Parts: sequence; structure tokens; C-alpha cells
Amino acid sequence: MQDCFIGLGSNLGDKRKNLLKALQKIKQLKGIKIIKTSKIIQSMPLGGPKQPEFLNAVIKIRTRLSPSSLIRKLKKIETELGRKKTVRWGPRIIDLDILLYADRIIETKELTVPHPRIFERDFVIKPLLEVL
Ligand code: PH2
Ligand code: MG
Ligand code: MG
Repeated sequence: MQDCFIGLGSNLGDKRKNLLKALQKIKQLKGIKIIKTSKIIQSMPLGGPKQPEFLNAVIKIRTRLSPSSLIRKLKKIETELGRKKTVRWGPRIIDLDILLYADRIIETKELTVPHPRIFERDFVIKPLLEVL
């Protein structure tokens, strides 16, 4: 079992509901236990086109899934919640990112861990510190 931190973000539709739905779906995944959930914070959009404010949160999970299996399951949840492909850093119903996965350093086509922009982002750092 490995400890892992996942960032959640939403800035379209009922943002709070989107985050809570994603949490429910993560909870239902086999091989994942949610250990801690941060408060949901509001944040100004960073980068991308002009877009609505975000709600962000971070969870700590314990998992026996590999990083690639985990990210595929998270992507599936994004799709199930109705996420469509748009521009990079554009508005989204739900975004689920692996921030940290144990002490692993991963650079593949599908996944970079630690998430490369953690330390530029208050909306990641603040909730992350809450659940560390
Ligand atoms: N996600 C982005 C780009 N910009 N800004 C905020 N405030 N919150 C986010 O989650 C966010 C962002 C790309 O993933
Ligand atoms: Mg993201
Ligand atoms: Mg993402």
C-alpha cells in the first residue's frame, strides 16, 4: 500500500457538487482508501483563457494501484462526470491530478509525478499542507 495525494479542481457547472461526486466515485474504487480530505477552497484561475474561479481540494489516499492504473481510473471518473477535452488549462467540470505518489518520480507520456507545478500553486499547496 502506498500513500498518494490527489488534487481536485472544478470551475464549470455546480463546482462543489462536481468535487463531491468525484470524491464519491474515488471512494468506490477498489484498491483505494481515502485517508484525509482537505477543505474546499476557492481560487483564482491560473493560466489558460479567461475563465470562472475554481474550487480546489486535495485528498490523501492509500492505494495498492500502480500510478498508471490509478491515473487511468481518475481519467475515467473525469469522463464519467462529463469532462470534455478543450484547450490546455481551460475550464473544466472536473480535474483529478496525481500530485505525489509515495516517493516515486515518474516521467511517462501519460503521467509526471510529482506534479510539475505543485510549488507554483497556492490552490495546491494550501490544501496539500492540510492533509500531509
Ligand atoms: N488548474 C489548471 C489551470 N489553472 N487554476 C486554479 N485556480 N485551480 C486549478 O485547479 C487550475 C487552475 C490546470 O489543471
Ligand atoms: Mg490540473
Ligand atoms: Mg489534469
